[in-house]
Amino acid sequence: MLTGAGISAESGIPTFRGVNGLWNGWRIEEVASPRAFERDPLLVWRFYSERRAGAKGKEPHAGHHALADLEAALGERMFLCTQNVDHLHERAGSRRVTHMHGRLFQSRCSHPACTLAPFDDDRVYHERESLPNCPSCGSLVRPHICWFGEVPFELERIETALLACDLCLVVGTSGVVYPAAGFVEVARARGARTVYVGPEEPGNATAFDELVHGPASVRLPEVVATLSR
Ligand code: BV8
Repeated sequence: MLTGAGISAESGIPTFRGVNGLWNGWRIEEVASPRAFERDPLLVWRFYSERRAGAKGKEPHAGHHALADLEAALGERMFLCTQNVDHLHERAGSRRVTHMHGRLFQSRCSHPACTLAPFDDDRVYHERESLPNCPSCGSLVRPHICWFGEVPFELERIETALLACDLCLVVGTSGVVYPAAGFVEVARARGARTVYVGPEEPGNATAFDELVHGPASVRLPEVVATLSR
C-alpha cells in the first residue's frame, strides 16, 4: 500500500500539484529543501506552520477508514506506506503507518550530528524571534520532513515489503517524485498485481495492471471490499 496527497484531498488538505495545489503559492526550491532552510528558515517554517494549521482539525474519510479496517483484518500482512506528512491515516485508526517523508506534527534538531530524537510539535512559527532552538545543542529546530535531495525514511523496510507483496495498491499520487514513484515497478517486477486508485492517470500509469478511476473516498472502500472477501 502506498498513499499520496490525493487521499487527503477530500479531507480538505490540498494536494501539491492540483488546482489550489500546495506548490502553487510556493516554489518547491524555496520551501522544501535543506538549502531553502539554510537560506531562509523563517520562510520554511511559515510554509510548514501554514500546513500544520491547515491539517489540524481535518477528519479522515471513508477511504482512510477502509484502509484501517483492512489493516485490522490483515494485520501484519498489510504494509501501509504514505508519502503524506499529515496524520489522517492514524486518525482513521491505522496503527502501523510508515511515513517515508516524515511527519508534519513532529520537529527535530537541524544539526546532523545531534542525538535529539524527533519530537511531537504542533506549534506554529511566524516570527524569526520565535524560531525554536534545540534544547540539546542549541541549533535551529526544523520540521521532521524529508525534503528534496534528502533520503526518505524507512527505505529498507519499504523495499522488504515491496519484494514480499502479492498486491501493490497505490492511491492518490501523481507518480512523479522518486523513489516513491518507482515502488510499483519493484513490486511488479517481483510478480505482484499492481492497482492504482485516483481520478487521473498517474505519471507511472503504465506500471499498473489496473487503474480504478475516481476519488479515494468512493473507489477505495470498493477496492478494499473486494480484498476482504
Ligand atoms: C531522493 C515531503 C536520493 C515534503 C516530499 C530527476 C529525475 C528523477 C528524480 C529526481 C530528479 N531530480 C531530483 C530527483 C529526486 C527527487 C525527485 O523525485 N524530484 C522530482 C520532482 C523529479 N526526489 C528526492 O529528492 C527524494 N530524495 O531522491 O534522495 C536517494 C533516494 C533513495 C536512496 C538514496 C538516495 C526525496 C523526495 C521527497 C520530497 N518530499 N514531501 C512536504 O510534504 O512538505 S514530496 C511530495 O511530493 C509528496 O510527499 C509526494 O512524495 C510528492 C508527490 O506528491 P503526491 O503525493 O503525488 O501529490 P500530487 O499533488 O503530486 O498529486 C496528487 C494526486 O492525487 C494526483 O495524481 C491527483 O490526481 C490525485 N487526487 C486528487 N484528488 C484525489 C486524488 N486521488 C484520490 N482521490 C482524490 N479525491
